[in-house]
Amino acid sequence: MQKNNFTLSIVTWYNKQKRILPFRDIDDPYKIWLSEIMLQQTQIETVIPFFLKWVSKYPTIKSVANADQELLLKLWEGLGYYSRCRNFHKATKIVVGKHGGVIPDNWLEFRALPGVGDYTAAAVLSIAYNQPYIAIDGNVKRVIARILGLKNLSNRNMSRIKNYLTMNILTDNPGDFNQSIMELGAKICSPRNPYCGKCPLSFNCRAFAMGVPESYPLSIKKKKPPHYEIVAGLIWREDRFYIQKRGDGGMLAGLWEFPGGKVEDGESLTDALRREIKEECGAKPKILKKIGEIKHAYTHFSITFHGFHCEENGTTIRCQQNSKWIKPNQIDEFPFPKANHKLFSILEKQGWDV
Ligand code: DGT
Repeated sequence: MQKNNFTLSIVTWYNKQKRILPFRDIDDPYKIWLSEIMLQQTQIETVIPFFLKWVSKYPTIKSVANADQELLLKLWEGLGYYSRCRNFHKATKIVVGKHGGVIPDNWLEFRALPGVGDYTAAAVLSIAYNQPYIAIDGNVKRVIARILGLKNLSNRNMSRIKNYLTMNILTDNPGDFNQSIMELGAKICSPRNPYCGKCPLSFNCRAFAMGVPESYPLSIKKKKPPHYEIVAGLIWREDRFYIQKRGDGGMLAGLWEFPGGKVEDGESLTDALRREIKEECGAKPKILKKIGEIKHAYTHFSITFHGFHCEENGTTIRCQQNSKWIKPNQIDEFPFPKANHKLFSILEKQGWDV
């Protein structure tokens, strides 16, 4: 395909068909960067309300850098992948402290910031600063693999995809070029049942010519992620219950939770709950009754989360630095994982009283 055919076709299509989004066609590098972080692993429709709420509370990079991390996590609550929020916060502090509040417009400095990988660096530098970097996400890989008729995404084929994009990039407007291919992947060139009849590139797409566009690239069957039974206790002391903050590293870091954990093989739910509470809080509360159970899927595993009402029962839980006793009407002040919110919904219906 001629360079101009590909580039002109896709960019012309994009200018006519693109969705109007609050983070599109803006020129504030801070908002463009924030949107790219929020969009990682997350659907556009999900991101929109989070983005709007965030920028109305934190309109500038400085306002984020000066914010309390707990408040930022609270705004991020429900969006998942919380390390994105913590890294973004760290990165804004570096931009303010080291770069005078101006987001670096060169690859090495921007790529060095926490949470900024090759994709994000290329997307932000091309969209916000008009720099000719190619941004390759899952949609882009699929679109170009189909154009070139590549059945797998081996290193060799990835180099072909990169070369193809580098040869064809619209140097006058690399941001629109990158976004046009992502948009085509999202709206037309979908993994299953692509709308080839509406595609501006089908006239020279090898996968389309072969009659089986879905087979390019072949999808790799993923192993079913493991499933865990999780128990957790709402431990009451009069009209308050105990919550603790998850440590700095790992999943859901910085969010608040109830003491608990995974049920081991052959263990009953209540035995597991007693063991976990003893390990985590050094206490032996009385288990009063089950609140309910919730299913929730994370990327690498899924859980059934069993919540129990418990009572402190004389074995005092020491309130450490990262723990609190709160009343039900205070839950909105703390960021919790989604599974906990599902438990709160059950409690709202059945009543918080034991
Ligand atoms: P581990 O024990 O090294 O596997 O690490 P954790 O802390 O990731 O796992 P664990 O045993 O506490 O399992 C609990 C899983 O359930 C964890 O992936 C997070 C999720 N979860 C969601 N809400 C809660 C909660 O309120 N309490 C607890 N303990 N876990 C929660």
